Amino acid sequence: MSIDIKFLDLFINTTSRAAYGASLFKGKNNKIAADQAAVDEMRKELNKINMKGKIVIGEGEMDEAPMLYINELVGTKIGEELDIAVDPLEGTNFAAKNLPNALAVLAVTKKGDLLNAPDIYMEKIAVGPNLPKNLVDLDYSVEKNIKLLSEAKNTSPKNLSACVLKRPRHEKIINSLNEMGVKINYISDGDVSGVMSVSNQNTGSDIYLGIGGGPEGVLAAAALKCLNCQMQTRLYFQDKEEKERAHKLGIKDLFRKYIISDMVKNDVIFCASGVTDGDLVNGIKDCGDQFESETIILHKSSKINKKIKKKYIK
Ligand code: VTB
Repeated sequence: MSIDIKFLDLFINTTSRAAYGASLFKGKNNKIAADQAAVDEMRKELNKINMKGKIVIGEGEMDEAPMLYINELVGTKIGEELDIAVDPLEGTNFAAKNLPNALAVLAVTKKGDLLNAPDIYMEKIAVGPNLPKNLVDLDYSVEKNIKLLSEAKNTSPKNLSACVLKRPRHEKIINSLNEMGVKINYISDGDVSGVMSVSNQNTGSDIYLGIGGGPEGVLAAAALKCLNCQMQTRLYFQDKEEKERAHKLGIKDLFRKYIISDMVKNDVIFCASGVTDGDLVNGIKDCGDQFESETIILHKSSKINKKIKKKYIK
């Protein structure tokens, strides 16, 4: 049932090369070019790997994306059947403006083990490790979730911190947190690393709350599964067309609440390389003919949780 450990290095190479591609456009105020470079590099690397890979979360749904679209087959077509979720450049704004926290991200499972989430919004709530199971819930008020969390952590709300994507749609959440005296760690983008911040009990946040991208939600769930954290999500539809897209991807109950094991079944590999320096990992370093990447690699079954620096010929 577990994914062979031999793949770890190959996926580190994949996100490293994608991060390098995007890094060439750092600060050039062209997020489309930065994204395209990351996509091209990621695709090239994926196609070198001996696997029957299928993109289940990608850059677009079928015809709208030139590469790494949902259902695209990748790899040499020899070997294991793997499902892959990619976000070649998570935080296109960060890369374009040379701001911290731009990442190249992917997650891999055996065939059929990843939720095929459409590229629409998703409600997310996440908390760290060592807490009672199913402690928080999207259907509880912010007040109730914070109260439950503070009780479980044996502290008061004013000692808690929450990570929230700074968007007008989160006004109600923000007001509730303010009223309870919870410290807010705002992020302007990049909720994969935002959600993952709940795993770090020293410098991270106690809870993640809010609505972000669906694909990013599944990627963060892959990471949190390896980090023994909790997360609950629900797709957030803006119109009928989005509901039809979800249907087409095989989602029957549109309003289902997912926990991590519903989004990521069995074993999983998660890999994220820095484009720019960030909270999780450092960005690409130029070393002349070579570049150095830093990657966080997580593998559920082998309990691997490491940051790896690797040098590559450009
Ligand atoms: C979300 C979030 C991502 O973009 O998709 C966000 O999950 C887009 O949200 O991490 P808005 O439509 O509110 O701008 C990111 O922040 C970066 O891709």
